[in-house]
Amino acid sequence: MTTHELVQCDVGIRDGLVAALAPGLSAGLREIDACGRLVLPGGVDSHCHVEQLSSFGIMCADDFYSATVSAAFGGTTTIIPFCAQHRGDSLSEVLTDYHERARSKAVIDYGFHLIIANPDEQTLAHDLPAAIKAGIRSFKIFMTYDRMRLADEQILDVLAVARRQGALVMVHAENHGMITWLAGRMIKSDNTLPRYHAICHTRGSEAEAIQRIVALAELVDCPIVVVHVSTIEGIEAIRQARARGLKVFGETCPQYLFLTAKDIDQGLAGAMFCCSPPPRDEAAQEACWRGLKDGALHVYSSDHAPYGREGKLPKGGKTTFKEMANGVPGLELRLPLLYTYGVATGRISLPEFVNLTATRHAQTYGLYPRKGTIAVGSDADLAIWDPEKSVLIAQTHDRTGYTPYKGRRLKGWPTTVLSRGEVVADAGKVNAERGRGRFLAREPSDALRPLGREVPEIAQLKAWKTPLEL
Ligand code: DUC
Ligand code: ZN
Ligand code: ZN
Repeated sequence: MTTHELVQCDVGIRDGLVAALAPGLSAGLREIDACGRLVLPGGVDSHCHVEQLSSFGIMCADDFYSATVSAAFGGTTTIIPFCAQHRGDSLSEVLTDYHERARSKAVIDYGFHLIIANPDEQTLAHDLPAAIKAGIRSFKIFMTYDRMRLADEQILDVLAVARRQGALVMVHAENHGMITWLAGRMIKSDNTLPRYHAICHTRGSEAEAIQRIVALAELVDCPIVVVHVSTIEGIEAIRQARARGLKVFGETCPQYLFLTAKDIDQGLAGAMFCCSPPPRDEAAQEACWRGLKDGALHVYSSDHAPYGREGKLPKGGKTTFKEMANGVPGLELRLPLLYTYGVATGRISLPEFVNLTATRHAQTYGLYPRKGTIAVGSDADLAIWDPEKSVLIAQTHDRTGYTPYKGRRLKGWPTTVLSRGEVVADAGKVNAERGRGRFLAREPSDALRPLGREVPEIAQLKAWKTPLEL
């Protein structure tokens, strides 16, 4: 399967790269018989959290070894997790730290995004431009969470740096005031179970924040990715922005296609299904599928945010929904879930599957054509799928100790996975040295190039010969 078409041919690999694509290639030193199977580009997961402190200061259950092993088992061969700056942190120290964590443990290749919580002068004028030059061409900002959120003025500062220096801004778009106000009421009236988390994160709070970030991004003419979009209203806001020609990209995740708020409504155990934004209802799931089909949603990522019981219920039975770590694991099952419910049911085509799980991630985040496709000269990152293999999900290889998709029977499975030509996972066994994964410095992509379109007020300033340097 190349990016556009299904072809029957041999894949020749030399020095970790795809060297030839043709039927009847002469014998190599090692051969893998993929007859009856599908050879797809390895997945690129552009949104996952690994060995990261959450906004609440809780450490992820996965380190770079367990996360990348889990990814490989699920057919993903590249990840782009976050280096998280918390308030008061120096960005350059944060970066050094994450490089150190990943270098000795990752078994597949990885890039980094930054999380910016402290956009002070040092960060904006020095550390961000330096990080961008070093190939970290995207960063995430939050519109909610006491310890992470940026004010609109700070968001504009970050967008302006991204525009000038060539980076893409990912946005967690939820209205902080609406969530905090509702949560305060819930806690006061002793409604503290996980299910109230889904009540406080209303669909209106997602839609309002998306509309606001679109307006902010339009003011400075800066492309954005709205991550983990979960609602009909949020998707519609993105669709409208795109219809006006703006570069607004949407992302959704397995939890919004395959879970609902009912999963959270099961007493304390519901904590294991809590993420932000929360899963919604069947109508929202349908809207996510439609968004993936019509382009309002551009990529499908895991938002793997792995926490075990200690992270989810740090105070045991007394933990309120405001104290649980937010997030669900998904690195390993992201592709098999979409294959089962998307490709195997005929809901999406195989090229759409490859685009949503690999190609568009690589294109959007500056890794294409090295990653995300099978083409001569690309890294030989391949997932060989058995479309008939049926697997009853019990446990995955991450360190959370659970999966929200337990008990589902999935059809279609990546049985052999190669990273730069080396088999890293095969028939349920990992076969990769710790630290073999390489850091990927990313190039500027088309996605991050501004439109060159000014809002009328900025254009007016130019006409008056008092232009504003964005
Ligand atoms: N946002 C994420 O992207 N992941 C986990 C939690 C959150 O708020
Ligand atoms: Zn988020
Ligand atoms: Zn996330």
